[in-house]
Amino acid sequence: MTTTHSVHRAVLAFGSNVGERLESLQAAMDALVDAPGVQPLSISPVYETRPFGGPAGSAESKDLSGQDDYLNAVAVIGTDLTPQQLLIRTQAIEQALHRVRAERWAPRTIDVDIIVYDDLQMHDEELTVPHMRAHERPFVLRPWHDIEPEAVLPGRGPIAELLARLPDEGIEERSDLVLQW
Ligand code: A4P
Ligand code: MG
Repeated sequence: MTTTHSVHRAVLAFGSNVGERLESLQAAMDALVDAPGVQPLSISPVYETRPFGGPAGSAESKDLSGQDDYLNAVAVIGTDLTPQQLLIRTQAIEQALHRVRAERWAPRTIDVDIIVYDDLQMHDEELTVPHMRAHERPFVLRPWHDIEPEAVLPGRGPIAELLARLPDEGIEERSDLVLQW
């Protein structure tokens, strides 16, 4: 038997707050591993989370009280794709799942973000890695911590420490909902 090893490791975050949320998350994960270059490693538990719109009082702050709660989850993959190729893949999945791109932080059928790619730190017009808001988002760090408690966010530190500094209200594990590869 031959085994292929992916060259790179990436952590992806998934969110949905419109329609059949669990089905959208599962469909995105299925599509992700359904083409060459991506191997499934692990999937986190599912969390139900209140809409979060940037740090209170900042320019990014926004009243999201009218939006429905999200389901969020995180997956770890092995991949031979470059970060740019991975972004093209995730954006194609978002489009295939009929995400309507209205305004920033608008409700979405599915949002797929690249959280980390190896230890890479990069920034250009298309892509910032690690994801620029991952360190302040319990709905990313909590599920990620469940599957990789020792993980480190490059440039920010151990996710266990980042998570300990964040409020833990507005995020609840939904152990009745399960995602699988
Ligand atoms: N982009 C740059 N870096 C990345 C990256 N690492 N991963 C660019 C993915 N995309 C990246 O994203 C805008 C552009 O970001 C893309 O064209 C890509 O080139 P988008 O997905 O088109 O727009 P968006 O998602 O509406 O904006 P943004 O800024 O990505 O929003 P976020 O930060 O993803 O926040 N509350 C809860 N509870 N749960 C959620 O999941 N999600 C959001 C979306 C807000 N509030 C939430 C949740
Ligand atoms: Mg996004």
